[in-house]
Amino acid sequence: MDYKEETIAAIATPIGIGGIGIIRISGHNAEDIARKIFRSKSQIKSFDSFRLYLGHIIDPESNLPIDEVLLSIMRAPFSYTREDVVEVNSHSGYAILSHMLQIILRTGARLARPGEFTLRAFLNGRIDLTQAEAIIDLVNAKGDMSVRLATNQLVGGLKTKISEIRQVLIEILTEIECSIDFPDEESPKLTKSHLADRLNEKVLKPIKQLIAAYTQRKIWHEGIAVVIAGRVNVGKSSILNRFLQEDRAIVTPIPGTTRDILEYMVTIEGLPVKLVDTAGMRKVKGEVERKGVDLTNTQLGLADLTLLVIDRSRPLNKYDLHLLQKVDTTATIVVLNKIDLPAKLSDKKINTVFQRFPKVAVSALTGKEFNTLNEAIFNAVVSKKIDMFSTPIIPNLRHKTTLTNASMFLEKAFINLINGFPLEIVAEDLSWAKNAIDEITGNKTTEEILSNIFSKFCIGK
Ligand SMILES: Nc1nc2c(ncn2[C@@H]2O[C@H](COP(=O)(O)OP(=O)(O)OP(=O)(O)O)[C@@H](O)[C@H]2O)c(=O)[nH]1
Ligand SMILES: [Mg+2]
Repeated sequence: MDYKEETIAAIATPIGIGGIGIIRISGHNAEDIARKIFRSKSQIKSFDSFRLYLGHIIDPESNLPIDEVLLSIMRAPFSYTREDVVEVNSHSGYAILSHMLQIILRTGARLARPGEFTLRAFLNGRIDLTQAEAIIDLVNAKGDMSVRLATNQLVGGLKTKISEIRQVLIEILTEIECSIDFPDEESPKLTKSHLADRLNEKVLKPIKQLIAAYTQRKIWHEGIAVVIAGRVNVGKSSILNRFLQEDRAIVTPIPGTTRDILEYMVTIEGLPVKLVDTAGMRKVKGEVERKGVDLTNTQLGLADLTLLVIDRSRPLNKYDLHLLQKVDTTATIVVLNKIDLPAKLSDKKINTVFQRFPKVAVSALTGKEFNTLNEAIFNAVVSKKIDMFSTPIIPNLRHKTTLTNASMFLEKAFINLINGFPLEIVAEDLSWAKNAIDEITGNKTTEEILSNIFSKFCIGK
């Protein structure tokens, strides 16, 4: 059945006890359903679009009121789906919402599948696929920057960029097809090198920039794992607590306090960070501690960044040096802790032993220099090339795969063009590239692409 003939409904808010619960209905039957299940004090002849009505949802079979609600209608095309949409704001509880939904389903709607409201917004041309994907990113955003990136994509950042690239590609393709059809019209040599330059500058390069930007995606959307490692008693758990601004990890003067791995999410300069506290390194005493040290080693392998903590108020020992061998030299910051105490490590010694590493001296006890540590963590993982004042456009894995595919055809076309190969071959590769680009926005799409994207949504979205 054509989706346009079906009216869909779902609970749009999380199931459970809450201030407000919302049920959403979309489709040509939505208003009719509202009429049948809604009663207000004054007789409503016709609902105004974008107005809230106070009244009761009633069960049309028993005529009994179910809940006092606010009901609104957003008439097509000015709604989330571009169809008639009715929203019912009710009290939120386990039974109340599902009872009302059952009544709505009996009155002429069917239950929406996950993401089906957004799918309709796409099918009805209100958003493209990159904007639909941005909605998922926005809902899942873990930090300020991932919200910014998702919003930028939602308002059409990637869509615009792609359509600019696509436009130039179509112009080039048209010119080439013209030269194929009318070979005598222009000086072919001049045109070809000019076209190749344009293809490179305006199509291939921007696509490569987008592909390169993908590496930043994990950092912003999923965050990074920062592992706090060091020998026993250097203050690892105290550093964790300082980041969390509360005492979550046990801190004692007894070496070997932490045995397990502790993980907490924090945001550092807008970056979602999973902080991992580990068992301290020393001569292993017993089974429990050996397991703890094994876990630490595993965590070091999984770290995006390691904070190697050194107690500056004590001399170095072999366990500090042992850990130094284990950490990834390209992704480690040496944290010199306990600067509130007299130093037992000279700057000279520190600079010699930890020559290759960025170093930050802090006090977990007083919080001194934690700002500097935050900045150092940020700088260690975020490419300096990113301008933090303008929001970058970062593709997701689907976009990146498709862009890579397009760029292979474009490279071939570029080389064939400068080498003077037949224009028919060039045109064919450019067409393939255009098809790939069309998959990103959904100009061309398949059931599989759509189901991959929309199955990531929850019901009601
Ligand atoms: N003066 C001072 N003491 C600190 C500082 N940081 C931690 N300490 C103390 O050092 C001792 C060990 O701190 P923890 O945070 O438990 O150290 P840890 O590295 O987690 O130790 P283990 O879990 O045993 O490996 C505690 O007595 C802390 O209060 C600091 O910056 N200054
Ligand atoms: Mg500890």
